[in-house]
Amino acid sequence: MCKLRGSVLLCLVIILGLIILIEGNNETISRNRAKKAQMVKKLKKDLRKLKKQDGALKLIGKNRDYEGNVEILHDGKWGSICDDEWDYLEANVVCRQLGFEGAVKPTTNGHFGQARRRFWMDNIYCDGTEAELAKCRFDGWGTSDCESSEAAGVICKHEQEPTIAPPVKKKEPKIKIKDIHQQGIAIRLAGGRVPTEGRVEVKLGNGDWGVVCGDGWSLFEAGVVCRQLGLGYASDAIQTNFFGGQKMPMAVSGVQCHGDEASLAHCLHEKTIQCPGMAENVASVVCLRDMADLVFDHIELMRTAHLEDRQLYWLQCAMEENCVASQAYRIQRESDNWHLETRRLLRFTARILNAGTADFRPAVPKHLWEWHMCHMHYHSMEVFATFDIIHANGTKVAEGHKASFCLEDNQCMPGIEPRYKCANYGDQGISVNCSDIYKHNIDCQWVDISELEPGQYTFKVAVNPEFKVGEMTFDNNAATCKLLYTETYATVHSCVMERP
Ligand SMILES: *[C@@H]1O[C@H](CO)[C@@H](O)[C@H](O)[C@H]1NC(C)=O
Ligand SMILES: *[C@@H]1O[C@H](CO)[C@@H](O)[C@H](O)[C@H]1NC(C)=O
Ligand SMILES: *[C@@H]1O[C@H](CO)[C@@H](O)[C@H](O)[C@H]1NC(C)=O
Ligand SMILES: [Ca+2]
Repeated sequence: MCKLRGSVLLCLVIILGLIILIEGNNETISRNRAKKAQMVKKLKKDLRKLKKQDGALKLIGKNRDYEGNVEILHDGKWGSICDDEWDYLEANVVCRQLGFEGAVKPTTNGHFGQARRRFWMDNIYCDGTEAELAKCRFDGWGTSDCESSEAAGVICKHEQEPTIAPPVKKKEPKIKIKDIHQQGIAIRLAGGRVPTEGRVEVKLGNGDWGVVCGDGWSLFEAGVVCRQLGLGYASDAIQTNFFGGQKMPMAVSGVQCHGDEASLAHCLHEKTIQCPGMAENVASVVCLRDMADLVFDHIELMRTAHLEDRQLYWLQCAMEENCVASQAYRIQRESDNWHLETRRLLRFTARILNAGTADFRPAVPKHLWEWHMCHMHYHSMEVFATFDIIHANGTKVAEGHKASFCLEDNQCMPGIEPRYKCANYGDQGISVNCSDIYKHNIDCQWVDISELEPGQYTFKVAVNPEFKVGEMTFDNNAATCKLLYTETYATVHSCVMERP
């Protein structure tokens, strides 16, 4: 009787009722005790079965039940979750589904290791009220453009560990490499097909050459390596054994650079080597002499920012592309006249110049671009820009919808021919000294601030925010501005350029 998942609660009630009824009768107590034990056993079995139902979740991590990469059961198989669009809303749904109170934080970039399985879900948007992750909007089972390094995870709120348990080993603070290895450190690339790529090898003092642990290896660390070796800029930072090195000793782990260090010796690392999954986890780089450099135009942003009120009827395309706040989807579900409701939009122009020495090209190859029916063009980069409004206390208050764009040359400096065009499945990119311009009057070029209270906020716009495509520098990719919002108007002012 208790097979269907929806009826489990009902079953519990019936069983409890039976137990109470039965216990009233003294004569059959012993027999009923046995019956009761049997029923509890069956109930537990059904609950276990429930965990194996479609949409069930588990966390894969460090043997703690409250944190790890998220895996979901679908069609009888477990799969991973991609970290595109992964944030607090989704993490909270995961933690609550698993019986925790909520999330401490979402994790990205394979914080708990690489994805072990195929990706079942990508670009998930939860509004926070869902009982299960599978109930949130996403691209469809198995549809993703993600690599195994993009596993999404969570850390859930959990009870403090009891004081009698051995104290949790505290993560030791990272230290500059040169402060530990004062005899100096040498670096080189090895195993590449050309001299400008390969695994990074490090020699500490008079020691042997060793490799670098791939955990946390990003374009910032790779950029320092390329610069130190006089090879230009980092176009890729890879965690792989493709360039060999799996049999070599591990020289350092946890390397962390800001990106502007003159050499790897000035970067931080872990005093003792910790590198799970060592063999396939070797830090490697691809360096290029010429590189793109996107610069976000904050002057144009300040000049063009303004409010517009618009009925949902006119925003149906935008809704399909996730350009409105989650409240709008709730209204659509719950109200018959939803299309008459208005949304308040903060519109502005985003102008992005490529001031580098090479074209900016999307990270995803053409055959994987997504066709967007509504706007009738292909999107080549999942998250090209983020728009966020942040409260003085640091929380994001207006959903920074993450815009995927079609990249093209809209305006070039004198003498430069535009080459990239979105129309007709054209090649996408931004040429050197050309700008890609998203005018304030085009669809989705806004932040939906309908739920925002008037006041002073921080407005932050960033391009290439996840550092998925290499650039000369990321320190000019974001504009962080002040936003003054009253009942009737909004102004954006005092922008500063910084790293996303
Ligand atoms: C059950 O039996 C005990 C003595 O064996 C008696 O004291 C008690 O009142 C009985 N309870 C009921 C509900 O019949
Ligand atoms: C920050 O302010 C927002 C809006 O007033 C509020 O919802 C949120 O709970 C606050 N967060 C913290 C950490 O104080
Ligand atoms: C781009 O513009 C800069 C500065 O205006 C100039 O120095 C550079 O040569 C230009 N690059 C190309 C490829 O035209
Ligand atoms: Ca840049």
